[in-house]
Amino acid sequence: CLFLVPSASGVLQLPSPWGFRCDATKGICIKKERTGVDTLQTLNRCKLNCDRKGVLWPYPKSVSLGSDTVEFIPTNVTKNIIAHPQVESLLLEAMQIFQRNLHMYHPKFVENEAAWAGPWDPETLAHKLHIDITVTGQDTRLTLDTDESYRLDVVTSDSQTTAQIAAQTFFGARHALETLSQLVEYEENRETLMILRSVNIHDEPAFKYRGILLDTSRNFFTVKEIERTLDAMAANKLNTFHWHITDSHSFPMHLANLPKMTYYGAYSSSQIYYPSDIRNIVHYGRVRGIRVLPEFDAPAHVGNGWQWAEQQGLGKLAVCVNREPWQSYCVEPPCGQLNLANPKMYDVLGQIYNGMVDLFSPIDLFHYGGDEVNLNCWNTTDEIVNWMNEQGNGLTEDAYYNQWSIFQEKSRQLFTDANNKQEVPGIIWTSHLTEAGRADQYLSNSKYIIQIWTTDSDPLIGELLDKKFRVIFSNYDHWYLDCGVGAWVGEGNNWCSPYKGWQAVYDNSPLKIAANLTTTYDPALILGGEAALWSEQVDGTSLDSRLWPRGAALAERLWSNPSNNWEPAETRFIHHRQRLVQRGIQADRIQPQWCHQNE
Ligand code: CP6
Repeated sequence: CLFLVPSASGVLQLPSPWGFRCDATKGICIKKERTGVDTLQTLNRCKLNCDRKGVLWPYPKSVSLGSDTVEFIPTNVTKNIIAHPQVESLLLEAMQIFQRNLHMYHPKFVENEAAWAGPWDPETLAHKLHIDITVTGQDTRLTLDTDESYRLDVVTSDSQTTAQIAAQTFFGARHALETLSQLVEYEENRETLMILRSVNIHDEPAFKYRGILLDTSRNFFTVKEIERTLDAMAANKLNTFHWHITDSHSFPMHLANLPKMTYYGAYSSSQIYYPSDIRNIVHYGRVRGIRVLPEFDAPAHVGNGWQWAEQQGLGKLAVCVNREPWQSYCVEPPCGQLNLANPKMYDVLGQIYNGMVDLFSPIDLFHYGGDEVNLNCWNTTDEIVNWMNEQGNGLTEDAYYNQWSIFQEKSRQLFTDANNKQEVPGIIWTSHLTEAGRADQYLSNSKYIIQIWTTDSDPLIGELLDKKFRVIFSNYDHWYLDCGVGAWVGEGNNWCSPYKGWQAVYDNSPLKIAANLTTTYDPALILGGEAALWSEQVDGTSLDSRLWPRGAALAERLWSNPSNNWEPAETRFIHHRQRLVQRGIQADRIQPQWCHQNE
């Protein structure tokens, strides 16, 4: 803890003026307790705690931690894996990620420098970290039935610390490696790492579905930015990257069988996800325990990209595209909805699904979008009005809902055909089709999972649970992470506001929301939750700070589902935020540096 001051005669070493001292025996820095500041102020509150040993996030189900530590260096790590070959190859990649994360604890870690060796010399510190992994299951898919539990036991002898990991699946084992990395801290005086000598953990998630949505249509995000998001998700045991890849604004997803979609729909030739990019992202997620869940939002939220068809003589596949005044035809400009009257639209939709299955395989879950359909768009389009009349449907709301639900069922069949006839659960957003008693009239609860984005007091929640739909919570009053930057939907419409602090994110509990209901329901219907980053007002420059550390608050809610609110979690949260920064994530700051002068 020396304070280095440059001067004419060289660097002066002064005792630290900041009032913290080193505990040489423990090798950690002890902060002198301040008095009088640790009150329940909402701003500038400090949580002082220098002891960072075993700061676990999200908190495991059952934990027993010894207090003693032992030093080691990340170049002294060995492993032994017992698993089915396909699982083993994933585990080998997960081990490399683990080892790289250990290297990143050093403050001078250089990203991108091949084989950065650090100051570590195996001659001077012989203590080994040996990792034993046993995975019994063979399945490498992440489905809604995947067992993500693990056991992690750490024991230490004179020469070696052994971490024993046992899991049913690759996914459980890789979560264990994540937890193991959280038992390690950097030792700044000797530039080594410390690990707890003795640990027993048994862990499993409270919810199966723990997601983050990223919208890459309103603004484009680079592959690097997406990968960084996956890194941070992995550090928090979040398991679903919901990729809202297209919308009415732009179509950045390159499909080999429909190259004109990006030619007409991408913002620029460099703002396109090419097939190799997408496949790399899918694999990048998988080895980090994350399913990449593609959404193709339809029949609304389409538009740019579809114009090629008219020039090709296929007629209009989408209507109301960029139509004005937009307020009459959609909730957000630019408008656009698929043309139900044109059968060619289904041919192209099928081709899109074919292309997507090829890029995202294996697909175990698919998101159909289905939100915010504007009936007035269809009902003011001659081609559609004529078609409705020809069919004798009439032009009532119910007639349109009926056609919309037929569209949805055709979409599901087209997708299933594309997916080698393999039926997978479909997710759709809450919409007019799922509310007011319509959900079970139009949709099957065995085929669809409903993602609820309205407020946590919406009676719709009880209605859906009552009808035995599986649900995922993304209520905008707590889990919309883009909220708070200002209005974007029309003048004065600022209903997605104010900014939601991490405490609000943490305290939003799916089970509590459901507990407010008067009806009884089956808790297994609640699959989990997801925070959404709609990107009207976000791009790569603010991506990390919008998502983190608030995404970590979401992660603990969904993994541990603690009975407490955010308050007892605060110190751990602050430390965990530091860890995310160490891992290269530009996570937002929680408190003044004054609280943490020993960083
Ligand atoms: N885009 C799409 C959006 C939104 C939705 N779907 C949205 C709606 C309300 C708020 C934020 C975002 N921008 N395709 C709703 C699921 Cl407050």
